[in-house]
Amino acid sequence: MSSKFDPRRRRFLGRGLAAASALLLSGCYDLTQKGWVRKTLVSAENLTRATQRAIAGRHTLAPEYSKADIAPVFRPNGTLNPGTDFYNALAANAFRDFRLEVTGLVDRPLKLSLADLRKMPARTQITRHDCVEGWSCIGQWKGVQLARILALAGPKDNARYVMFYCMDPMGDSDYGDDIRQVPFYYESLDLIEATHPQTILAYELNGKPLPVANGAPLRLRAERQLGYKQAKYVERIELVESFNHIQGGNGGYWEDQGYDWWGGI
Ligand SMILES: Nc1nc2c(c(=O)[nH]1)N[C@H]1C(S)=C(S)[C@@H](COP(=O)(O)O)O[C@H]1N2
Ligand SMILES: [Mo]
Repeated sequence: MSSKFDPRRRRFLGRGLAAASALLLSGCYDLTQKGWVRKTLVSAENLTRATQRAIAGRHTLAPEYSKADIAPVFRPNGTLNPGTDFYNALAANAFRDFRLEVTGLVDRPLKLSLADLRKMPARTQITRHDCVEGWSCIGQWKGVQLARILALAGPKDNARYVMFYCMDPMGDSDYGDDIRQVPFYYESLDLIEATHPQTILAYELNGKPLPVANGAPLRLRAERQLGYKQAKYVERIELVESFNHIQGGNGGYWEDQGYDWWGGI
């Protein structure tokens, strides 16, 4: 690890983050006018995963905030409602028929209802979401640590990544009759990020069931990662050895459009 350590990067990152966190005191901020903040976020994105972990350590916690810092409305972004027949039917029944599937390189594939997830020990965290489009927002999330779900499923030795498959179709609305031709939003984390204590599958935002606009009924919160990694509307997770064969092969919908797979902040 220390061979990857570059003190110049550390100084840059340290300064950038201190300045950015002094600015982003609380709530939702539109930072699109602040070009340097955006540059800081983008260059942080470009640091390699290994360098960031050498600096910050694999177990470092993202900052957590107090209730006073919570934004009155958590700004929604990207898909605001998947709007498919499948999703609408689930939503109409308050997601009682929703099942989270856990598949792939596991000893025990799982199907978990929201009631099953609510029975598991929960983690609540007040954190800041940073979108690369230049805004931040503080919210309180409650859910199940992904590490607990993975432990139930029993990852096989060759599992390296966790894929998150979402219920929202992406791209033009003009997909005609065949929704299977349309890419759906998806994301992935390596097992270090996936088993980090602040990586949860959240079913509540600010003390209420997750709103549709923010990913109901279940969304990922991986608090050391940028906004686009926070997959909403998650219906299946799959453990894989490699994601080269999945959709565009880059590990996520936005990654397939050119974003970095490593979205650490
Ligand atoms: N399924 C899905 N997940 C998604 C997105 C999306 O469009 N679809 N947008 C991503 C982006 S870019 C951001 S900033 C956050 C927005 O989360 P929010 O709507 O709760 O603010 O969700 C991320 N996860
Ligand atoms: Mo985003």
